[in-house]
Amino acid sequence: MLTLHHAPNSRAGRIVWLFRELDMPFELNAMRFHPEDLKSDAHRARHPLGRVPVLDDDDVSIFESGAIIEYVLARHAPGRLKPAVDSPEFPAYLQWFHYCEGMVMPPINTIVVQTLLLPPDRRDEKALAQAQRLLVKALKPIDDALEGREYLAGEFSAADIMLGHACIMSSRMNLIGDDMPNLKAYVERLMARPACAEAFAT
Ligand SMILES: N[C@@H](CCC(=O)N[C@@H](CS)C(=O)NCC(=O)O)C(=O)O
Repeated sequence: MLTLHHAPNSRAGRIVWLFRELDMPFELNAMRFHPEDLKSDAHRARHPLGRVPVLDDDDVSIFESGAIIEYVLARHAPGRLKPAVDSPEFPAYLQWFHYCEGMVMPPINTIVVQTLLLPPDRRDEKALAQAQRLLVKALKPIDDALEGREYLAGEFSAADIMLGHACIMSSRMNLIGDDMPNLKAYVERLMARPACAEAFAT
């Protein structure tokens, strides 16, 4: 049985989105985005830092959203949502899948800390502005790559779930300007997918 340990408005939405795209049943352990749930002994036993997502699959327990997605595709949905290794789209798939946590999420993390998590008296305007600039810079190559394309690596793939999720977060932070029309259209295209809309509502 697959159990997803989840909190709303988090990267755990990527895994809900994945399961919905694959039409795979799973159980949801719905926690609050609150230290009482995430830093509880029970959850720290699943993730040493008390973070989400975590996936349990019978006797397997795995964290890191990208690793969970690759695990689910390899063990439960081989050949789906991922170009074949010998496909010309495979390098782009790998690149954009990993660009998400490597380049886009670090400034998003800072923005979330500086706008939501820290109490107002501990927030740092300079750190916030710097992270916003860095995020806009990191988004521009995605806008360029989407010129004339619907998705990042040919057909809709798990790279669109990983990086698309971060693009939707960026859009909600109002950081996708009119100078990135391909990215704006991409975000709308993704949100029109029922699996995506459901993940963001979970
Ligand atoms: N690189 C990790 C990041 C996990 C992560 O930081 N998750 C956030 C939610 S998006 C979290 O659990 N934050 C709770 C906290 O920091 O206390 C992944 O992709 O799963």
